[in-house]
Amino acid sequence: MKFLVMSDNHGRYLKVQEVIDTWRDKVEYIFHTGDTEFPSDDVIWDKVDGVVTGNMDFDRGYRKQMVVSTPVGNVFLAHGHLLGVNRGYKEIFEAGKKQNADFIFHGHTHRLYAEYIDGVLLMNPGSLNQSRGEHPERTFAVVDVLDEKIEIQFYDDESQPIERLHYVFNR
Ligand SMILES: [Mn+2]
Repeated sequence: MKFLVMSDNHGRYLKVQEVIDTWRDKVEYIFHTGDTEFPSDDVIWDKVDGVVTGNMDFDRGYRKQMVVSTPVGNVFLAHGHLLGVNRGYKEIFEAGKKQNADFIFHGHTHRLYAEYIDGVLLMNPGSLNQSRGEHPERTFAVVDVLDEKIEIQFYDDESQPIERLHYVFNR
Protein backbone atom coordinates (compact mmCIF):
# COMPACT_ATOMS: atom_id res chain seq x y z
CA MET A 1 0.00 0.00 0.00
CA LYS A 2 1.60 3.22 -1.11
CA PHE A 3 0.90 6.79 -0.04
CA LEU A 4 2.33 9.80 -1.83
CA VAL A 5 2.54 12.81 0.47
CA MET A 6 3.32 16.36 -0.58
CA SER A 7 3.16 19.80 0.98
CA ASP A 8 3.98 23.48 0.78
CA ASN A 9 4.20 24.03 -2.96
CA HIS A 10 2.97 27.63 -2.52
CA GLY A 11 1.83 27.92 -6.11
CA ARG A 12 3.63 25.87 -8.78
CA TYR A 13 0.30 24.56 -10.03
CA LEU A 14 1.77 22.84 -13.09
CA LYS A 15 4.37 21.07 -10.95
CA VAL A 16 1.75 19.68 -8.60
CA GLN A 17 -0.34 18.60 -11.56
CA GLU A 18 2.72 16.88 -13.05
CA VAL A 19 3.49 15.02 -9.81
CA ILE A 20 -0.11 13.86 -9.52
CA ASP A 21 -0.25 12.75 -13.16
CA THR A 22 3.09 10.93 -12.85
CA TRP A 23 2.11 9.05 -9.69
CA ARG A 24 -1.65 8.63 -9.70
CA ASP A 25 -1.53 5.08 -11.09
CA LYS A 26 1.51 4.06 -9.00
CA VAL A 27 0.17 4.77 -5.51
CA GLU A 28 -3.10 4.01 -3.75
CA TYR A 29 -3.42 7.36 -1.96
CA ILE A 30 -2.21 10.89 -2.62
CA PHE A 31 -2.25 13.31 0.33
CA HIS A 32 -1.49 17.02 0.58
CA THR A 33 -0.71 18.69 3.89
CA GLY A 34 -1.38 22.25 2.87
CA ASP A 35 -0.10 25.55 1.60
CA THR A 36 -0.92 24.97 -2.04
CA GLU A 37 -2.53 28.41 -2.35
CA PHE A 38 -4.99 26.82 -4.81
CA PRO A 39 -8.77 27.28 -4.55
CA SER A 40 -10.35 24.59 -2.39
CA ASP A 41 -12.74 23.67 -5.21
CA ASP A 42 -10.03 23.35 -7.86
CA VAL A 43 -10.38 20.29 -10.13
CA ILE A 44 -6.89 19.20 -9.11
CA TRP A 45 -8.38 17.93 -5.83
CA ASP A 46 -10.49 15.38 -7.72
CA LYS A 47 -7.33 13.27 -8.01
CA VAL A 48 -6.21 13.69 -4.39
CA ASP A 49 -7.42 11.59 -1.45
CA GLY A 50 -6.94 14.11 1.34
CA VAL A 51 -5.94 17.74 1.68
CA VAL A 52 -5.93 20.19 4.59
CA THR A 53 -5.49 23.92 4.94
CA GLY A 54 -2.19 25.68 5.44
CA ASN A 55 -1.58 29.05 7.02
CA MET A 56 -1.31 30.57 3.54
CA ASP A 57 -4.53 28.94 2.27
CA PHE A 58 -7.08 31.68 2.80
CA ASP A 59 -9.89 29.76 1.09
CA ARG A 60 -12.21 28.70 3.91
CA GLY A 61 -13.25 25.58 2.00
CA TYR A 62 -10.32 23.56 3.31
CA ARG A 63 -10.45 21.46 6.46
CA LYS A 64 -8.08 22.17 9.35
CA GLN A 65 -7.28 18.50 9.78
CA MET A 66 -8.63 15.15 8.69
CA VAL A 67 -8.37 11.43 9.27
CA VAL A 68 -8.44 9.09 6.30
CA SER A 69 -9.15 5.46 7.07
CA THR A 70 -7.17 3.07 4.87
CA PRO A 71 -6.77 -0.72 4.86
CA VAL A 72 -3.36 -0.31 6.55
CA GLY A 73 -4.42 2.18 9.20
CA ASN A 74 -5.62 5.67 9.94
CA VAL A 75 -3.88 8.63 8.33
CA PHE A 76 -3.97 11.94 10.22
CA LEU A 77 -3.38 15.01 8.07
CA ALA A 78 -2.69 18.51 9.38
CA HIS A 79 -0.55 21.33 8.09
CA GLY A 80 0.93 21.73 11.55
CA HIS A 81 0.86 25.48 12.11
CA LEU A 82 -2.07 25.04 14.54
CA LEU A 83 -0.23 22.25 16.34
CA GLY A 84 3.04 23.97 17.08
CA VAL A 85 5.33 22.14 14.66
CA ASN A 86 7.80 25.02 14.63
CA ARG A 87 8.47 24.22 18.29
CA GLY A 88 8.57 20.44 17.93
CA TYR A 89 6.42 17.47 17.09
CA LYS A 90 5.02 16.48 20.50
CA GLU A 91 1.74 18.36 20.08
CA ILE A 92 0.95 17.00 16.62
CA PHE A 93 1.97 13.52 17.74
CA GLU A 94 -0.47 13.69 20.67
CA ALA A 95 -3.21 15.11 18.42
CA GLY A 96 -2.71 12.24 15.98
CA LYS A 97 -2.66 9.64 18.74
CA LYS A 98 -6.01 10.97 20.01
CA GLN A 99 -7.44 10.25 16.56
CA ASN A 100 -6.01 6.71 16.62
CA ALA A 101 -3.63 7.59 13.84
CA ASP A 102 -1.11 5.11 12.53
CA PHE A 103 0.35 7.75 10.22
CA ILE A 104 0.72 11.45 10.99
CA PHE A 105 1.62 13.62 8.02
CA HIS A 106 2.20 17.36 8.20
CA GLY A 107 4.09 20.20 6.56
CA HIS A 108 4.63 23.88 7.33
CA THR A 109 8.27 23.83 8.43
CA HIS A 110 9.59 22.99 4.93
CA ARG A 111 11.91 20.54 6.72
CA LEU A 112 11.53 16.91 5.74
CA TYR A 113 11.91 14.11 8.25
CA ALA A 114 10.47 10.71 9.11
CA GLU A 115 10.29 9.12 12.55
CA TYR A 116 8.61 5.93 13.73
CA ILE A 117 7.49 6.20 17.36
CA ASP A 118 5.33 3.69 19.26
CA GLY A 119 4.09 2.20 16.00
CA VAL A 120 3.16 5.58 14.55
CA LEU A 121 4.86 7.10 11.53
CA LEU A 122 5.41 10.85 11.88
CA MET A 123 6.52 12.56 8.69
CA ASN A 124 6.93 15.84 6.87
CA PRO A 125 7.48 15.32 3.12
CA GLY A 126 9.34 18.63 2.79
CA SER A 127 8.34 21.46 0.48
CA LEU A 128 7.68 21.38 -3.26
CA ASN A 129 8.70 25.04 -3.36
CA GLN A 130 11.61 25.84 -1.08
CA SER A 131 13.45 23.76 1.48
CA ARG A 132 14.37 25.38 4.77
CA GLY A 133 16.03 22.29 6.15
CA GLU A 134 19.39 20.58 5.82
CA HIS A 135 18.37 19.01 2.50
CA PRO A 136 18.25 21.58 -0.31
CA GLU A 137 15.92 19.73 -2.67
CA ARG A 138 12.28 20.45 -3.28
CA THR A 139 10.72 17.16 -2.18
CA PHE A 140 7.74 14.91 -1.73
CA ALA A 141 7.60 11.44 -0.20
CA VAL A 142 6.29 8.00 -1.07
CA VAL A 143 5.48 5.75 1.88
CA ASP A 144 5.25 2.04 1.14
CA VAL A 145 3.43 0.20 3.92
CA LEU A 146 4.30 -3.49 3.99
CA ASP A 147 3.42 -6.18 6.55
CA GLU A 148 6.83 -6.23 8.20
CA LYS A 149 8.16 -2.75 7.48
CA ILE A 150 7.47 0.75 6.25
CA GLU A 151 9.73 2.10 3.52
CA ILE A 152 9.93 5.81 2.80
CA GLN A 153 11.57 7.31 -0.26
CA PHE A 154 11.87 11.03 -0.74
CA TYR A 155 11.87 12.32 -4.32
CA ASP A 156 12.95 15.58 -5.85
CA ASP A 157 10.46 17.61 -7.85
CA GLU A 158 11.44 15.82 -11.05
CA SER A 159 10.26 12.57 -9.40
CA GLN A 160 13.84 11.32 -9.09
CA PRO A 161 14.55 9.35 -5.90
CA ILE A 162 17.08 10.99 -3.57
CA GLU A 163 19.20 8.04 -2.55
CA ARG A 164 20.33 9.35 0.84
CA LEU A 165 16.71 10.02 1.78
CA HIS A 166 15.49 6.46 2.05
CA TYR A 167 14.19 5.16 5.38
CA VAL A 168 13.10 1.71 6.52
CA PHE A 169 11.23 1.15 9.78
CA ASN A 170 10.53 -2.39 10.94
CA ARG A 171 7.04 -2.84 12.33
MN1 LIG B 1 2.78 26.83 6.20
